[in-house]
Amino acid sequence: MPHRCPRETVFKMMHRCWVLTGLVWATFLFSTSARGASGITNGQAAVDVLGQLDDGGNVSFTKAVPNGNPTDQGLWNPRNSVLDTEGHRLFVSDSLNNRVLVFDLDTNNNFVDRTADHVLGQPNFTSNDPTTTATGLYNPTGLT
Ligand SMILES: [Ca+2]
Repeated sequence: MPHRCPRETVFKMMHRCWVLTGLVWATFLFSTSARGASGITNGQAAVDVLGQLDDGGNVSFTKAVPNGNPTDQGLWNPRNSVLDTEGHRLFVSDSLNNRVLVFDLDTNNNFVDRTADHVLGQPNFTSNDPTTTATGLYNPTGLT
């Protein structure tokens, strides 16, 4: 059964919350498992990021620009995500790239890497043409 996001911009994945940052190019992961009673401390730092890599291929918390043209590693206005805990996949609506990226996860639902493994709504990872066809998407936002 997929784990659904309680809100459009946040979802919980194995005691961690991904915060989808609208109108930028990344999502940030905040750990909520080893903190205070609420699992969160004010101002805590993100522990991971999806959608922003530096020139060496490492995650970047400070880079706030698109990763160039559409790729299998960049996001443009990610709007929603759904975790498939049985299939071990994370679906992210990459809205302004008119696609949904699918990241394969390990059996504990952790990232294997930061590279998307599948794309829905586009024929490949480098196109982002908006279409409303059986194989195309136009600004996808919600996922359930
Ligand atoms: Ca991958």
